Amino acid sequence: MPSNAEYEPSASDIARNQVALFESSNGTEGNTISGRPVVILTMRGKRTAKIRKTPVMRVEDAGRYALVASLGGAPRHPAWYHNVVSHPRVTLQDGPRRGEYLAHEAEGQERDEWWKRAVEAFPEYAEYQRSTDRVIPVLVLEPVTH
Ligand code: F42
Repeated sequence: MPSNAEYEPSASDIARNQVALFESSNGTEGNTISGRPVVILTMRGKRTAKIRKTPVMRVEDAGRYALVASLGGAPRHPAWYHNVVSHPRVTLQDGPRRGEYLAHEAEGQERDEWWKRAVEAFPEYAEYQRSTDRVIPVLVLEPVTH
């Protein structure tokens, strides 16, 4: 993803501070929440085209990752979900390792498989889904090799 755009930190203090700690320590600090592993997603803003970054829980299988747009069970999707849908080429940092990925929204059986992995990685996702009528979207990241 081109990095010549301006970085606009998250409006969420927690998210902004976690991204800063994670990146300043090259993924050795700020890499968990509630004792569960966190990764950092970098994407382009849907409206502003600015560089946006947000922590998400680490949900990984064979080099692919899932992004769960839970927003704590809120009735709306997080802004980062709209960004990734609009600009599916993203960067994800897992510990010290950064990689380029292409995102797609999981549906049907694929979503069921990733939702199971997600709840295993972060059981609170199940609680979030019970607390909202919104179907929490799951975006799957496939590694980009070129
Ligand atoms: N949120 C999740 O949804 N899933 C997770 O797995 C998750 C894990 C997690 C772990 C650690 C942690 O500290 C936070 C975690 N969060 C998780 C919370 C997450 O990091 C976000 O804070 C939360 O999801 C809300 O994100 P948001 O994308 O809605 O960002 C808000 C706070 C924000 O910055 N809003 C900006 C604003 O000005 O209000 C706009 C941001 C933006 O991207 N704007 C776009 C643009 O073009 O620049 C336009 C977006 C649009 O809708 O058009």
